[in-house]
Amino acid sequence: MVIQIPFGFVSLLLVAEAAKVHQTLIIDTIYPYPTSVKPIISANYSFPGPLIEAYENDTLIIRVINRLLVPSIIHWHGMHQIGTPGMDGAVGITQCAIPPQSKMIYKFKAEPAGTTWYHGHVLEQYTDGLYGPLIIRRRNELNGRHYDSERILMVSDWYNNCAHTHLLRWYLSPHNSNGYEPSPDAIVVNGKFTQSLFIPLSGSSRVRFRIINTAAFSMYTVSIDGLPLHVIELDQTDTLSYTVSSFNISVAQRVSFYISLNEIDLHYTASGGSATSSLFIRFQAVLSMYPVDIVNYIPPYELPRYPYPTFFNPLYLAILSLDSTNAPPTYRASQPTPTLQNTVTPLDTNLLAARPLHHNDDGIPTATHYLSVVIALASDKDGIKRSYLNNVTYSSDANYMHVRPDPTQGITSDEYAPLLHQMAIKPDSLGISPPRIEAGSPLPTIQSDGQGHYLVPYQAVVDLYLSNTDVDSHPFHLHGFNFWIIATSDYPEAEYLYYDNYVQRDVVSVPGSGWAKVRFVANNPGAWLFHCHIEWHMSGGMALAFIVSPQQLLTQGYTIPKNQKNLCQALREFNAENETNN
Ligand SMILES: [Cu+2]
Repeated sequence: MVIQIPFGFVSLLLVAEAAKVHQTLIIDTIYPYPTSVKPIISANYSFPGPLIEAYENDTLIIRVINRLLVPSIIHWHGMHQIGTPGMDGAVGITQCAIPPQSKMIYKFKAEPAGTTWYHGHVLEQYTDGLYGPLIIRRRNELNGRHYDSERILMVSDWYNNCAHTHLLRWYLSPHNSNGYEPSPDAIVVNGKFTQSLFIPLSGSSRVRFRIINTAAFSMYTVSIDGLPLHVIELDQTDTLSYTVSSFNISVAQRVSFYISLNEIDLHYTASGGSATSSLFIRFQAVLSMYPVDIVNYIPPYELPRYPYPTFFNPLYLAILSLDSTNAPPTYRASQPTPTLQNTVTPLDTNLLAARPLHHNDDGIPTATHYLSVVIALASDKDGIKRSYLNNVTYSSDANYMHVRPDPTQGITSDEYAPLLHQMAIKPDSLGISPPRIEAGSPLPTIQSDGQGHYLVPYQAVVDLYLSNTDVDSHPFHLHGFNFWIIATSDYPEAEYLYYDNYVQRDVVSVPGSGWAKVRFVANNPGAWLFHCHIEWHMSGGMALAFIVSPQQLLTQGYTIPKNQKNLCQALREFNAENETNN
């Protein structure tokens, strides 16, 4: 499926005022491939799920209906949810999971504009297919002059086995004492396997591609043979055109670029003496991410299902058809890519050299608070490799991540009392100290309860220093905010080169054995998850929650809505019934 945007429709809407955009998402399993026995968890019986689009500041009203046999949820990645902290869709943090045969209506402002996605956020359901594109348009798209049509490409890991019942069970077991992440079996783009996705240009010569990494684990290097890529958006931040030959995209990150066919390299069009009418779009999995030699590896949990082993192919090829005939390229994919003129190869995964389109004349606010977060993986007493942030592995009944007894005081991991509700119920007894001066920073340091809950004052400007003791990179995502990426160990000069004009993203790839420094403004009271977006690490406890000002939350009039109490009660009843049945 190539998702094409009807442009006539869009221009008609340009004059409209902020509107209400209604959508229903039914979560249910499907079997999209006759040869695959794996059930895909889908939104609206489609994989990926349907495109949801709106204009900036529209109100999205999305009815999510769970038809699975287990609880489910949808998270609206990158939406700031200002004033709607209960609509983030993070189980145990902002709400209870939606039990089977129940529904929830999400209502929130489409903000900020840009390329993003929605996805499952419990029981590793997005790894099994529960995701789709979410595009928030600006009424005045300044970069819009560069292109006349656009395509959305969602690149993802494909696993032959079910994520929660099979892969996670193995991942967090003593049988996997090395902590090897489950190995993806293939790459899919828009739900299609390699060399089966055709993208006809349909007469368009200047095309914007919105690339969304919806993988559970993999990072990819993206390029198009013979064409420079002009990057114009990182996550939901517009950038000045930044021309590269290829770029990396880590899990949950988004990159938009445009291409212009008049820049095509003649080495390709003249290939084999006859003009090729199509080009390969390449998604090359970054092999250093994998704990094993993945192209020659059969995981121990793999069932001998086929008469011959199938190995992971790290190079995905989509076919960009210039004349819309969908004929394959006349050159071989193995042919070396000619060096493109006037392009660069970025130094870092986060593309910090891309400059924001909108320069804020006031600069970036000065930090008022500090928090250092040490990322680690280590074996517990049972020989299970778990993930730790500041020596704490996140434990939550609600997220099926129960690894230690519930604390008797302060914040509990009660499955029926998400953090947001606890903030409203006991704002003064959450058991977390206010910030205080500590060694390591002249700024007051954000404190936690020792259980991964960090109390942040309203309007604090927080410098997060992420220090990675693991050899692999980790893509960290912050709910409810974006952050300025000040620098990383892959590009430390960025702090000085781009002083006061850092780029904002909502996922930062923290380099292996390195660090990243980011800054955010805690202007949105609520409970916000901060976690590695690699599904296996997240479920292994690589998460923490920012508790942003319970007092301000109440001052702004937050009370736990009745329908949210009902949802928690419905989950309680579902669980009770299930326990009786088992
Ligand atoms: Cu990670």
